[in-house]
Amino acid sequence: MSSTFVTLSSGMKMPMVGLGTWKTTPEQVREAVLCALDAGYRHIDCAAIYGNEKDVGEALKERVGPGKSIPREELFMTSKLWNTKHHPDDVEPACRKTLEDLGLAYLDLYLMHWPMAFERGNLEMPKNDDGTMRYADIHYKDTWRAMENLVTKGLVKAIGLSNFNARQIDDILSVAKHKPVVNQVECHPYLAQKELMAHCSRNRIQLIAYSPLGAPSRPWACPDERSLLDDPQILNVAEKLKKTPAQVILRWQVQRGVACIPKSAKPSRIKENIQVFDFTLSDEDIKKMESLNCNKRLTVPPIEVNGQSEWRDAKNPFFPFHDTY
Ligand code: NDP
Ligand code: 1BO
Repeated sequence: MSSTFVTLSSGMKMPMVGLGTWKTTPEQVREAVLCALDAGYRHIDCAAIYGNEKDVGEALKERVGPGKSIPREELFMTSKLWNTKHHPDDVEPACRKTLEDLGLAYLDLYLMHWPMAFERGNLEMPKNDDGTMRYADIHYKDTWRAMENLVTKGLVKAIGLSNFNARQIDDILSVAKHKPVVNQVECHPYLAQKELMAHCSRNRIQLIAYSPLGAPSRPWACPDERSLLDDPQILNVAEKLKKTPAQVILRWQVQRGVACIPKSAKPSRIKENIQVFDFTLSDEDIKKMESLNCNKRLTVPPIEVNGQSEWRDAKNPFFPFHDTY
């Protein structure tokens, strides 16, 4: 049986399943977080760019801290530094803003959201007239050094990466005094990330799977695309085990040692998604799941939403998915 926690290279314990909060509206997220905490979640994945950290903070106030049902030390809170805040002078203010919004004295984990810096300022998606992004010439190694100061100052317990490829991880490792403890990347049965996972594991970096359910409601999904949750092989395993497709997918991840942060705003699904520690996939089930890998990246630029080009445009030299893994 897989453990519900993983011990990170810093010695901290991180719950293997956390609640994702991207695209959960500020109106929904308080209820979602309360439901998750009551269902046993102790790991919440946040980010400044999700625009809902104040509302996450409202829920935390109700359940966490002195006199409340959950001691702060039991909770594992992650947030992420947005791309417009990569300049070393902007890193600490950005982290302090997140702490204030969440109502916390420290974060357990702070991630560099992407290896690409956008133009500094308060516009989250600074764009040129032609719709392309306005980037900034700030290397992620310099941003990392500034993030290390947050550990030294006690604002965050550990720092990590998100959307970094193997070469970029090595760049960070070549300068790091505080090693990245995780890399959070897209990962699901259609994008199993075996090579990146092995690279991370060699460097004691824990992989966290984002979009673990294949982000079925992402705005840029093709209308006729079959959702991962409807894949016949997964349905077949789910029927056999009397579990849901989401549970089979999440179980597969935790059983292979990958942490996941499924998002839901629906109480029944929030509860369902953490019920993955009371059953095991057989070797045969795992083979079936592994046969689904086709390196299909769902979050890949350029993405068109309603005819508009999204910010993820591949021209930036730091764009992580030029490399194989
Ligand atoms: P997920 O793969 O978690 O899918 C979320 C979608 O699946 C929602 O539409 C949700 O709908 C639905 N869903 C959830 N549970 C079930 C279930 N049991 N059965 C059927 N449908 C279900 O996608 P995300 O892209 O949201 O990824 C998860 C989290 O990862 C994010 O919320 C965010 O925290 C993080 N993330 C990080 C990124 C990064 O760059 N570091 C990028 C993308 C995500 P409903 O809410 O209606 O239940
Ligand atoms: C726009 C940010 C991607 C989700 O983490």
